Amino acid sequence: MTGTAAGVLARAVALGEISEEPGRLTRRFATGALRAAGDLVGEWMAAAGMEVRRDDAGNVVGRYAGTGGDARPPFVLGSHLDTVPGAGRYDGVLGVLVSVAVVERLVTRSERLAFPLEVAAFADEEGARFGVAYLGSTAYAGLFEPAWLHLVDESGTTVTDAVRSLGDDPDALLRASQPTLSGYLEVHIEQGPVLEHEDLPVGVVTAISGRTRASIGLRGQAGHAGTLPMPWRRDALAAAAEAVLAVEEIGGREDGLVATVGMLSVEPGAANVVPGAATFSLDVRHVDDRARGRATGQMLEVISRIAATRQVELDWEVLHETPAVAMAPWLRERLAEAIGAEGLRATSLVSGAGHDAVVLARVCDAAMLFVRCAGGISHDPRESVDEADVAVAIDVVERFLLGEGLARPSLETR
Ligand code: HGY
Ligand code: MN
Ligand code: MN
Repeated sequence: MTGTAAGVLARAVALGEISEEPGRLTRRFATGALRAAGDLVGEWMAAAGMEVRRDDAGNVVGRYAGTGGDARPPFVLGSHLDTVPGAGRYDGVLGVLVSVAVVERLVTRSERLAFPLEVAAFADEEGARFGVAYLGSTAYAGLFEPAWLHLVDESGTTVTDAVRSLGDDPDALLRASQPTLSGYLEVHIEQGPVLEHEDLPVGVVTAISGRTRASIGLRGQAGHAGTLPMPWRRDALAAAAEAVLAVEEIGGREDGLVATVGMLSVEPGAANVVPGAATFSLDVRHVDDRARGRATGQMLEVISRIAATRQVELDWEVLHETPAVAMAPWLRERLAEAIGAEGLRATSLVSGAGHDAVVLARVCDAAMLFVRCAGGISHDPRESVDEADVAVAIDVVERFLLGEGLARPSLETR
């Protein structure tokens, strides 16, 4: 089963059982579940003959030596092992397991590249626990920011304490230096409907949309639900409801723009109390950073007006901004060639979802290969992929690595 699509799917099922909570798949940064998933992947990497290391962020990295020893920077394959709450089995995990399967194939065929190959299983792409995404890949890329050590989760645990709770050293996340890499390729489910619509198993990503993540707080005045007359209320939840509808309306104004409110909390949160405070998340994306900036500016303006009219205070906090990232043309061409060599049309598509490739693209040339997923469904237990499509992805990545070099530094083999 090693080096096969069937093996990848079987391992995805095994990883899907490793969760923080019973009954659904949730595996967040610096939790025992993530640690256990990383340990299992590390075992598979070691069994494939890779040298395995785990860093203080919880990233697990397998290294497959090249013919040139360590003289040449490694080429990196990878994706993430963390999940959103109530996740599917394949978001992130598929990319890690396909990458391990490719190395298993190379080992079986005694193929080695001129460069070392690293497979990275990143510890946090979703940002589901601390609100800031990419804590794993930024640590790997030497780009972790000091302020992130003080982020807190819903229980008040800081990143520092969470990392320490697993026996790791949070300060090491700041000491990591930027690695020199030959390039990065991430295989990932599309999480959208385009490949299914085009009836294609895989596609080449052109760019990854930029994203603004913000936390919007509205503070009015709590009051007795039975005695406070309607005209006198400063109802924070009613203001938030109007603001959420404004987000939806503005998000619908431009092609390619998406805007989502995925979380909402209310205080004090009792049926007989007029809400005094409401806090909601905001996620705005577009592949053109100017369009994203325009939309978030309009949202701030409209929500400020709603707050003023309702006499509630507004707290607008941008948590994380990532600009749109273009994938490297030479790697895209190489991927398209490998897809063509499989007798398939190499379609190109934008990624509306964020990926660790956004971070790796800051330190090396990066590319992504999307794999069709049923109905484009993701971030949901119904997420699924076809074995035949996974087999194509493994073949394409193997060809990508072993193919003839392009004008740019190529990944020669012996
Ligand atoms: O939110 C995203 O785009 C990704 O799935 N983390
Ligand atoms: Mn995701
Ligand atoms: Mn993902």
